[in-house]
Amino acid sequence: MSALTPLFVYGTLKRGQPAASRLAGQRCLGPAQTGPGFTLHHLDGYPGMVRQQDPEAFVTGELWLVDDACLRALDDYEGVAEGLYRRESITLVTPGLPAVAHTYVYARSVIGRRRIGAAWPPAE
Ligand code: PCA
Repeated sequence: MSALTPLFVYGTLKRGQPAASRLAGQRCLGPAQTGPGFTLHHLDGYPGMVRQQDPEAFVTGELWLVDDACLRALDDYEGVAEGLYRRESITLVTPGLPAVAHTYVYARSVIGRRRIGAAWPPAE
């Protein structure tokens, strides 16, 4: 039996978003929120989450439990090998859910990319 990894998703992988089917068959634990120090930037149709020196900034998304095969496929989709995103462990602050999860942190520059704050998709 393969291990299950808690994975925080905040963009195209969320329910109702274009890449949600990549989590088909995995288990959603529910809505979740990062601890402080993260924000989203708009990258043309998808978001990039980066660390931000802002104690008021956080990001909302969903926490999933994913198996190893799914996680490897997601690493491919998110361009981990190409250095587009890095899969890292972060702290979540959602009562009743695990406090540590993996997530895809954007690994390239966000200079010139609009900061959209806590949630994808942005309101306008
Ligand atoms: N897909 C991943 C990272 C950014 C994106 O659009 C996610 O939904 O968490």
